[in-house]
Amino acid sequence: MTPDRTLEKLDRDGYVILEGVIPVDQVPHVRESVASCLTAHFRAAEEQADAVRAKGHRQGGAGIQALPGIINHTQAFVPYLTDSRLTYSVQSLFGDFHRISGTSAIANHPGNDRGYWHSDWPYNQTNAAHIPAPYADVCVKLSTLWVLTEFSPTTGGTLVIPGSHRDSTNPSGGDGFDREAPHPDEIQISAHEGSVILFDSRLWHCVATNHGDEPRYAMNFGYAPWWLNLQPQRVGSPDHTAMVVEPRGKPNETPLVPEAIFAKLPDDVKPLFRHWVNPHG
Ligand SMILES: O=C(O)CCC(=O)C(=O)O
Repeated sequence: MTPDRTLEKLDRDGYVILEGVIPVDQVPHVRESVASCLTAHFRAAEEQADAVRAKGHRQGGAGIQALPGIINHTQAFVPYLTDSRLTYSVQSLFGDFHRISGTSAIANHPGNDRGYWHSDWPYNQTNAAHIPAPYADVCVKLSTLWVLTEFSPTTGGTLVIPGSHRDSTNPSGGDGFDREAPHPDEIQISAHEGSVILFDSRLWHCVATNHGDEPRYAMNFGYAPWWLNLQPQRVGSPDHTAMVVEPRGKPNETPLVPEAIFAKLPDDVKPLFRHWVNPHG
């Protein structure tokens, strides 16, 4: 697909699939390193999710595991962050000074619950810090789902509603929708291992059930322009304290990258993380 066709599809449907961002022979290495980090952090992730649920917030359902800040645990995927097609798309929308707003690893275990319809931060209305609807029709953040296990109806490819990024709201906070119910316009994404699903963070999407017998591994990385305020995701920042801690709202926290890890990143990747480095880490 040409770069312009990629941007046209992203604009029209709200998402586009970039094939082969991670070369197929490198996918097992990336998947295995991400999977072992998820396994090591399984208990901590479950406790974190339970703590959020205990405050009455909607979390991903049973069998869905997320590990924010995967770059702090493995850097196996780092060479692919600056894939030329991905960079071209992000740069076309946000200019030179774009950056990564978060790196999360995901495991959807066999038989996991279906998720709820939502758009990603800062549009997810269940997060304490979110842009309130109605939204202006502007793309302020891109999400990227990195396919480490093939997405199919069997493994639970992500459910999306093409074109929903143009809507002025999304169902995560209710707003007249049943966020738990199937939607007549939903489609399920199929994608090969190593692909990246690039989408406008406003796109309505939902976790599907993995009907297979192995976990479905993926990663969700955000790309943001320099002018999007990421501070509500930063523990200890005044914005996080005011918007998340004091109202006792649902967080969307992104761990800082320790200086020692940042220092070893390739030169062309450093600009994506230099805003989020912990000098004491
Ligand atoms: O795992 C999936 O299929 C979707 C993940 C998702 O909804 C998210 O990361 O926001």
